[in-house]
Amino acid sequence: MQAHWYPGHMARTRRMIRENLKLVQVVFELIDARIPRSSRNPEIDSLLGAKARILVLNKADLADPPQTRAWAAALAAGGVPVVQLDSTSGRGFGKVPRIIRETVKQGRTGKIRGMVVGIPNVGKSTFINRFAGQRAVPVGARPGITRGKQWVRVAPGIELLDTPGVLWPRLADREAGLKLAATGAVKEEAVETEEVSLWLLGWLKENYPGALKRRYRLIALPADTGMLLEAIGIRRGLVGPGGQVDRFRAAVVLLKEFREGRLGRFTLDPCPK
Ligand SMILES: Nc1nc2c(ncn2[C@@H]2O[C@H](COP(=O)(O)OP(=O)(O)OP(=O)(O)O)[C@@H](O)[C@H]2O)c(=O)[nH]1
Ligand SMILES: [Mg+2]
Repeated sequence: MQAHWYPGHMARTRRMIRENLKLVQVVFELIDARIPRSSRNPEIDSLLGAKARILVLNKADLADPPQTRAWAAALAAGGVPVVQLDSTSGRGFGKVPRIIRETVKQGRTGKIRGMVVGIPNVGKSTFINRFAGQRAVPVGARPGITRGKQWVRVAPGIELLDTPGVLWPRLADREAGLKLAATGAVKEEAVETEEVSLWLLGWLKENYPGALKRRYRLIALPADTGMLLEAIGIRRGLVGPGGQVDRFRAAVVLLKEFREGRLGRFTLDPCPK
């Protein structure tokens, strides 16, 4: 879990944001609505300074709606405009042009340039494509799809810069790391798939036991998360010739279904009251 949290990431992120900041009038800060705290760059305020910013709670379709509303209100109280979006379906996009107009003071040319930043896999490229109304930049269901930077004309007079996702480790925060892994911000091979799935099972068992029972047709949930993972493996027929359950494949199935929203809509970072 620790290997990919190296300080070089932080330095590169800072450099990338600083270099491009002078080219744009507005920054779209994308965070994952399922983990509004863990997916946020703790340094973002100091990095962006006085630059106009729009905070996007993306993947709102996968998060718990009352939690998303609470988060949107809490974050907006900080003075930054907040939008809740599903960039896949386009739900929530209706408000975006007005928010941009209200946020950005247009220069003499009337052209608006914006930069889209956020952790890997949060949906930066999907957001840009949705805005543009076409597949202008590549997207994919795993982190690390966007490599370089690319300008995309998304509307008359509006250009957005797509950037590669960057992780901003909260070095001491193991739980934030597990949440980033569970939601898909961290490359699969870079983390202990089983460790992440066991953590997720513990969280779901505690917070939404009914969702696990329904999805995997379990009458009761074993107290031990390892046994629970095996019960899921048995349900999915992931049993070897000797009768042993393939826990790794069970973990892969669980994480995939969780990320696709098949177990329900969850917010792993509860909004502070
Ligand atoms: N359910 C849901 N899925 C989304 C949403 N936005 C993006 N996705 C999916 O999330 C995955 C990642 O999307 P990308 O747009 O490639 O993410 P990115 O932030 O550009 O990722 P990198 O370029 O790797 O940093 C894809 O499978 C998208 O279909 C959303 O609002 N809701
Ligand atoms: Mg991308």
